Amino acid sequence: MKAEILQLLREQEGYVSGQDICRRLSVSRTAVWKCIRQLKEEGYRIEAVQNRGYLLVQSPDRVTAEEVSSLLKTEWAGHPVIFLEKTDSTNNEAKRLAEAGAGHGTLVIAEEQEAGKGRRGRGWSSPAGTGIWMTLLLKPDFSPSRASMLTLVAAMAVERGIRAATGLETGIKWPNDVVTGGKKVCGILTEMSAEPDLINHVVIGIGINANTEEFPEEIGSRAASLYLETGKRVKRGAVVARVLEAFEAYYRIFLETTDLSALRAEYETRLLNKNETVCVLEPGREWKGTALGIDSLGRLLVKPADPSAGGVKTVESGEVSVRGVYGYV
Ligand code: BT5
Repeated sequence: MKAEILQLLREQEGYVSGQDICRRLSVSRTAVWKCIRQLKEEGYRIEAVQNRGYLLVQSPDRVTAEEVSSLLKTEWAGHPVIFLEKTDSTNNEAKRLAEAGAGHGTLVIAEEQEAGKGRRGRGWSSPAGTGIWMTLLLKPDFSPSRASMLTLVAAMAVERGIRAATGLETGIKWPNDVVTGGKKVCGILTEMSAEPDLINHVVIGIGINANTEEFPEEIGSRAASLYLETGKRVKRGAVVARVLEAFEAYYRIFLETTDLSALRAEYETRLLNKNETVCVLEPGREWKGTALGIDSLGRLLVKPADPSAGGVKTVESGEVSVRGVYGYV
């Protein structure tokens, strides 16, 4: 009910009467009053004026279920939101919930991850209070071979969501990084549980450095945050809401063909590697070429620098890393 009260307070310009809240939510005045008191304890500044009602003056920078739910305008993404102060990894938690029957669209979000994961066994720095560490659970009925493209769909959603919430323009480093000022502001980790031709569930983990002021030394030179880039603190709940709304919109387009044919042109407008020289790091082999774009399956198209290597190659995200020749992008 806290989320619904917050939503009512947000929708209204000016005061909302206690009576109005009672009527619209079909609850007692005491129940409303209790919720308002709890919200105040959680850091919401709510003014109460006799005969006028309640006014939301300020919200804390929290990513609790009520904060995110009250800001969210989606049909299924983020319904429900499961908030945890601390977990090992929101991807792991989402997988556990999926096994226990959680449905398509469930969002797991944590204030802190104690074992945040990157790809291929790498770690993801996820301290409390500053970042967005979240995982969206999907239970799609398309073929498992299509799932890796969801990472690219999610990168597009993060780019659009950040732009909508903060105005900041970011780019995408294929396949899973969102980048600003040459540094990584977001990483995405998609994991799947599947049978040979059936997906049990897919979890899409998204880590966004939001109000981070300082990074651990090992990643400092390559990591960015929305705060460091814009000089302004962001309300993380609003970024989460805009990213999920964008994901829902892009996912709908993706489902029409279950590939990226309708999203490819837009993805490429954000693709920082496009027309740049990249170094493809395959297991046991490294080669250079020019990235031309992506194909409709989300593979990177690279023209090898070595003319004897033949024509344009398609590079799959699962097997290789791509680096810029002069730096990370
Ligand atoms: C990724 O891996 O970029 C995927 C990151 C996914 C994180 C989210 S948070 C919510 C969900 N739950 C999880 O447990 N994970 C997901 P990769 O491309 O392998 O990049 C990992 C590398 O990025 C590390 O080896 C570091 O060099 C660097 N790194 C670690 N923490 C970072 C951070 N907070 N910001 C920027 N770079 C970071």
